[in-house]
Amino acid sequence: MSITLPTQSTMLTSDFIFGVATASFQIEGATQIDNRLPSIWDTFCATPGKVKGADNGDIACDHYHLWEQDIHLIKDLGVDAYRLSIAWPRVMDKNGEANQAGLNFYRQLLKKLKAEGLTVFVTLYHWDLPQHLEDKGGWLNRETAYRFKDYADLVTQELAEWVDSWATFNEPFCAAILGYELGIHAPGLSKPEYGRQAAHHILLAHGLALPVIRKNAPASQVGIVLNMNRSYAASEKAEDQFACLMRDTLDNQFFIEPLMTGQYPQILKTVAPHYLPMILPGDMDIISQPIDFLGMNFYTCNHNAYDADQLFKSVPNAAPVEYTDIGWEIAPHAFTELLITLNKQYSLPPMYITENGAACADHIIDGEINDDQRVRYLEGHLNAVHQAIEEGVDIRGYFAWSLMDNFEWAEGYSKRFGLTYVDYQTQERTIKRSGHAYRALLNSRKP
Ligand code: IFM
Repeated sequence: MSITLPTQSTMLTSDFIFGVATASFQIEGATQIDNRLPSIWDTFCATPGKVKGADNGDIACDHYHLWEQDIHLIKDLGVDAYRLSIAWPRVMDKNGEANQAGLNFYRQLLKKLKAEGLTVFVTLYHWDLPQHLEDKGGWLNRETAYRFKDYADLVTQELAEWVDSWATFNEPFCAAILGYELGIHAPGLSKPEYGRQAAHHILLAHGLALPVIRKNAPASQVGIVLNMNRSYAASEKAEDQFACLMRDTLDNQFFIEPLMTGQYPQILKTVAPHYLPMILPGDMDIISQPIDFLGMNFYTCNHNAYDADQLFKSVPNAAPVEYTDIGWEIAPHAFTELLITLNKQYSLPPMYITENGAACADHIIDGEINDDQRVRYLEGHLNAVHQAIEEGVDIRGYFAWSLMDNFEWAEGYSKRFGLTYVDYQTQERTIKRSGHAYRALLNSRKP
């Protein structure tokens, strides 16, 4: 089983980057080593009922110890680039001073990645906020944005030498809305006003950090990573069309519009003013400074019907469609549509697909993992990206999520997204059929 792209696709030329991605809390483990401080996810995992199976990040993929082996794995997959994140609680103490033990871990990792010829994409924040900052209000506290700027300053001063691309945040929607509005992720708070205020402070933090990163890392590109699902209306009815508009507004436009145009969606003023955050003078200029790239994470789409209380509610697709093991509809056409629509709506900077992948119920049988659904998923979505590029969207790279199975947040270890299977008892890694297919595609490129 293989993954193919049209032979003339510009994605098969040397300028287009293919990679794999991970995030600190999902793979590192070693949560109590080398002065690492607790993060909100350690606390959330320790709170009964929050994470499936009461799983936690204490060991995860033990990447903190197995990083050299994991770099071999990355090389083995034949990719050009690796996207990882830095754990804030590992590198900075409560007083804002550097924790050299934690920084050393990343120094050796990044050095080796560069020595192996990989392009390195680093995300500064992939959800592991130090718990001591949450104790002071976390992302509801405007001060946290300034602490993030200090953290970005420290990390880019120390590590810029080995990093090609910096992203300030991964998926502000998840950090703010799942964490502070819906209570599904750490820190587990749930009020509409909370989510939007947290989002505003995260976007502010992004903007405050931009000039600092540019100063410390003049040779790198700097951007941010958003996640988006394409929204559809459940029917032609006007109320369902409205529900779809609100879903897109609250999940997608609420994040991209301030970054690109310096304002939150104006429709909220009349329809749902309680979703508008408190903004101080100058904030929107800080948030909307130019970025070098926009990262886009895409997995699925949603279908929406009107709901008098919530404005919209998710309903299943009425058509027979295929779902992944996490219950997400497989909809590559939605990916192309989303990219083309955004490109028409905004004057976008160059884009990278910074995450895309599928959770499958993988089993290792006779040493092999035949994850055919994931192979098909990757092929469909890579072709969707190809299609968007053909339609004029400037996309420069694609990262499969994920290098290996890992801690899937509130789902614990029950969902597997890796191109590589991880046996959590032995920490053995085995490349799945999808990993082999991805490598074969990459090897088929002309030099
Ligand atoms: O595992 C996550 C990742 O941390 C962020 N984007 C979505 C992935 C799958 O849910």
